[in-house]
Amino acid sequence: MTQHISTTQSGAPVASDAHSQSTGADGAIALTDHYLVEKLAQFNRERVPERVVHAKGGGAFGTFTTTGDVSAYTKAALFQPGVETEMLIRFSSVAGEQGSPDTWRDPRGFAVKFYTTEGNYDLVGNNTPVFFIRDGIKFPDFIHSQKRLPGSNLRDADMQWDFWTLSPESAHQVTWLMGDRGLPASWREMQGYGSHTYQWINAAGERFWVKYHFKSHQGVNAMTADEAEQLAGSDADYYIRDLYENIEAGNFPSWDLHVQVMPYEDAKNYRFNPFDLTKIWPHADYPLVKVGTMTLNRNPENYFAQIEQAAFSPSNFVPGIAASPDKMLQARIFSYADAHRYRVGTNHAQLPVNAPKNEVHNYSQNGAARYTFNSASTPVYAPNSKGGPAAAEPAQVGGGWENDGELTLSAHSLHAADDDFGQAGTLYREVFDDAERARFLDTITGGVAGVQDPGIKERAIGYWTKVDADLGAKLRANLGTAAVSDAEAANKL
Ligand code: HDE
Repeated sequence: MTQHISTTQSGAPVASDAHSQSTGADGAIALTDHYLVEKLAQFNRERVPERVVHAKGGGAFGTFTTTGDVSAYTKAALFQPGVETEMLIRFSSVAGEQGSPDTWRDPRGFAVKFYTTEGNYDLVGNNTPVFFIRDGIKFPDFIHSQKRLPGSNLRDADMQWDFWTLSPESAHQVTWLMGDRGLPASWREMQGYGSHTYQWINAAGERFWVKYHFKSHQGVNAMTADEAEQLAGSDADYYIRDLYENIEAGNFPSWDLHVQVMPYEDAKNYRFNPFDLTKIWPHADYPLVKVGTMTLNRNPENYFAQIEQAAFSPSNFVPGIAASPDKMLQARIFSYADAHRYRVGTNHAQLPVNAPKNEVHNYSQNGAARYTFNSASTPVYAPNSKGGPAAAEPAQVGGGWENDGELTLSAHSLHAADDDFGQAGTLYREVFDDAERARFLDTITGGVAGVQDPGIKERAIGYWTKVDADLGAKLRANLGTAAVSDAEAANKL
């Protein structure tokens, strides 16, 4: 490796990395020692605010290859047969701060940035197909309840279970969380989901509703609660280390991307509201269609520059892919780029890790750390008669949907089978095997046992009783809580 001469940030060679300038060996440090000043000032500014959620994570680069043919459903360039696209993924936990252990029980972030020929497409999902709430207005409250008490700054079971049991729509996701998916053996051995229902538009302008599934070639494996607890103490960066070392060793993890495709017109009469983020679409209704394969084959060279500053936004759509009536997705369309402008800066999209591979042409200018700019001959306004960039007219909106009615403050429209506990009960009874059901009961017993407030504890038993009466009875027995009639317990929500 070439030994370089140390320089200032401005490139001038420095006199010493070992000594500050002083008047005489024992004299005052000279303010003219601008390198000392620069080095200490730079050090004070090394941190950007951590992500307010998903603070702890790691990631890698790779490629996505479209091996199937879904051109009947979308015109998106990256999903055309044979197309290979560079991508970046960041895995993360949700509630833990940057220094928290990787192996605390939590959903895991599964955020993918595809550097497509039509701009970046960001698919920012989790390792579970659903979520805790249906309306983004509850998101800050939900996260507050999972983090720390304002006084002691400690995490608190009462807060967690108070929120969950007063938000019955959370039951399906909490069942996923308290099951094995809450403790993946590694980021390589878990599924990924877009979770939301998205819209695909094909070249003829026909619209479809889709849900994304990344199926791991490494299998789906979990660690036990004891293993997770032990690792939380012995190796807080266990998942980061596993991913990094496997890629370094050439053991490249990969996933097959599939979609479930719902014809546009089916949505109106589907038995569940298909835009309800707390629900899955049974695969028997809409089977998986293979799209392609994602392989992670390159570690970041610099974690801060490429992972800490990576900016994933659900607002980064490309032609052929669009939003849906899912209110959670719509709230996220605002929130992520806003978070990046705050956390990384106005021009976060110009950082190499966030910059698209294709050219950017618009009239945005200036702003802190502006790095790329238009030529001096490009006008700074539109319309103009100088040949500046112009949108493709007539506007190709794409991605709309019929909607009407007065402004309202309400839940989304309820379909025939819509409820809060049904799919949680199906997951517990039909997807978990006996061993996972036993681990699950242990986990929720441990969680609810930590609740101090008897009213919240009783409500938690009622919550699980609504998921499955037998489960609720077992939980109550494990807790040794005085029995009240099931009807009374279940109605304490
Ligand atoms: Fe996030 N979420 N989220 N989230 N989320 C963020 O963006 C938000 C939700 C997810 O590795 C933040 O850069 C709102 C669902 C991942 O950089 C923030 C709502 C899903 C990551 C934010 C949700 C996610 C984030 C924090 C309710 C799965 C990490 C800092 C409407 C489908 C991405 C940041 C990465 C990060 C907002 C709910 C997944 C605050 C408002 C649902 C994987 O903008």
